[in-house]
Amino acid sequence: MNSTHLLLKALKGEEVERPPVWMMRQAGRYLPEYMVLRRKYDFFTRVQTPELACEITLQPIDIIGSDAAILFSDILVIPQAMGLEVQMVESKGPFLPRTTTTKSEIEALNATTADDHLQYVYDAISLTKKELNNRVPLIGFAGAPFTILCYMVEGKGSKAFDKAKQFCFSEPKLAQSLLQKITDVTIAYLKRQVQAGVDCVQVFDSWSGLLSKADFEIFAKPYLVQISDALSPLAPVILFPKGSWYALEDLSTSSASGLGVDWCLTPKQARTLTNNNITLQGNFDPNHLLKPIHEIQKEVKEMIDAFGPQKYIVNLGHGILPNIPVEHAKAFVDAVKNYSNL
Ligand code: 1CP
Repeated sequence: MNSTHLLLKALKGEEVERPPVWMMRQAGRYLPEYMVLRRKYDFFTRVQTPELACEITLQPIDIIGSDAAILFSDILVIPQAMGLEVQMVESKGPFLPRTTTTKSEIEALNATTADDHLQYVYDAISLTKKELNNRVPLIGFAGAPFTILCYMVEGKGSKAFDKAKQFCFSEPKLAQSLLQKITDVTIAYLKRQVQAGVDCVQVFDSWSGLLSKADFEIFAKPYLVQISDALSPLAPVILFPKGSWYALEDLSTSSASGLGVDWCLTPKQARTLTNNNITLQGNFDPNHLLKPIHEIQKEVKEMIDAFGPQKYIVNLGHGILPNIPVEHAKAFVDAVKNYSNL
């Protein structure tokens, strides 16, 4: 691990000459080079073939110049490794033909042997670390247990995940047993990612913002904290409970090294809520990347000034969208590299 990497310094709270920058979903459909591989190989072939996952992971490093790579994979490899079929349906997203809502379905999920199905992830990490040759650090990741439960119960993406929430509220004990099972598998999975070479890990709780604070305390937070406590002795942990602004204060004193924030909160609000205790990551609205380049440059500077350049990782507030021009993504990254607070 190269301690001079900006990302790792920012996560430790060490002083940096400028903040590091990467973009969620930086390997994806806005890149023509990704589209070439997407037309040739289906989604899970891309994910499960270490050479392809490695090539896709490196694309934004070579093309956009991000300060960190994030492994090309998906959060749904966990339900898959636990024995569920997961399809990626063209222009629709994930589909799980068999959902998980009963005691026997939860018991049938395999927790102990899940890891045997994930060797391709660890192979992709080893290969990517070799190819990166220490140019930038590699971020590993997993979905947070509540977000994974959403897909396991609902069977597909949703705007409100009503079925998943209703399952939690009508069968809290069952929901908690499912969340614990996912947590155990996720901890083992992230530990193996660190052994294979990732420099830090991010936990995506993409749907936690659908919960009230009280429900977050029951169905999301305990599991995020377990994962963070188990991983933080091994590697820095970034938690991204999207939309759960009410959780930032509590999580700022957890074992995590960084917290992701979306654009529904100002940088100042995020700093105040977290008492400037922890490194923050975010929070550019990905849709703003469609603005003219000079406006992107201006907004990036304003965002860094507002968060402050220390204890800060520049990122979007959620994944980059497929219709963003590559030059705009590059302008975002370059604006950070050219930042000076003079
Ligand atoms: O080519 C394609 O159309 C596939 C699109 C795609 C990509 C590029 C999917 C399907 N997954 C991925 C890769 C991916 N997924 C990464 C790679 C690393 C990166 O560059 O960031 C990561 C970190 C994820 C994580 C992920 N998958 C999340 C959490 C982050 C988020 O965006 O909230 C979620 C919710 C998923 C599920 C998923 N996988 C793919 C889609 C289209 C979705 C979302 C579906 C929905 O809206 O419910």
